[in-house]
Amino acid sequence: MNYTIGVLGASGLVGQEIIKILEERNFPLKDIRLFASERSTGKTVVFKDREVEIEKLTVKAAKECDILLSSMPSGISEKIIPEIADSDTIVIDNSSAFRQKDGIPLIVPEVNSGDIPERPEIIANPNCSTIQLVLVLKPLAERYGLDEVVVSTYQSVSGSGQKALESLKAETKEQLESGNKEGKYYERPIAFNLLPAIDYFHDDGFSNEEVKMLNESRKILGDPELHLNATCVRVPVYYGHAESCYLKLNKEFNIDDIKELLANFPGLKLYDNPELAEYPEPILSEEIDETLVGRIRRDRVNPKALNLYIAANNLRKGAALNAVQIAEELV
Ligand code: 2RA
Repeated sequence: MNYTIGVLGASGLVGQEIIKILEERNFPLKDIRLFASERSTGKTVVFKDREVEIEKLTVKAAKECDILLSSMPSGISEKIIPEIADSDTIVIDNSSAFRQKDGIPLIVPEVNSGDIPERPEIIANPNCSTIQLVLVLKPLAERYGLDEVVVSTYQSVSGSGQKALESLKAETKEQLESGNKEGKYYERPIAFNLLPAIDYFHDDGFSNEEVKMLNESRKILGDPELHLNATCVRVPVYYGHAESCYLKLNKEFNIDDIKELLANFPGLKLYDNPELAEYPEPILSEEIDETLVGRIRRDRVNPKALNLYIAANNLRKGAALNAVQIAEELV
């Protein structure tokens, strides 16, 4: 059977990536419908050598699709997706609106595709920084058990969208030319700077991005007691999120076994020859689907702990590709 696929938020960075990946992976579709806000309706997008016009999103039109891949702001998603989704129109949502809702699966196909129910209506796509992390945590949790996870992220500005990309370029140019260090998109300047602030802050001092990493990892791994601390940092990079991880396991391990385990886990690519300058980098993650994992080394004090470093394309595996892979599980 071929499907009518809809893309909600088709004009955004993730929406555009979804369209590109649907074509790249030759998804079995008989038609594609593109929806966006009024501002973008009427524009056209080339899909498989034909021009597809972006339509204004209405519940009626969206419900004419079999599967919708959605990447809209959480507030809009929370309102309109429940009106659209049913067992005949399944919505795979990239916003944070439904990720922690009971009964709504939060899916990384390589990790927990078994959590997709028989007749899903809404399936939540996890946060980009969570997706690349759980690909590493899953095999290690299964074989050794996880005692504690400490992760620091280095997140590119494309995670904030097109305007943030433009602001990094403008700020960098202005700083080089005039020394002006004013922030154009974030509260503080991002050019030549690092901002330990992604999303709003909770009363206990964690940012919402850091709370997402804890709560989403627990749900995806099926480990409600997972002990995870994250520090999420915005860095002056266009694409790709990197993450430094310190993992305390419950069992002793052989470091080569760890490397083989990660090298063989779907969605991961071992890239770990530091002496040859081969280690995960955002630039290297830009055009690939895999999450790069390297810099794997045992803690010099605790033999049951290790450090490693990962990088993935936050718009592809961190959002659009993961959503398309979920759709592939449904057809
Ligand atoms: C970010 N993870 O990087 C968030 C949302 N994409 O801004």
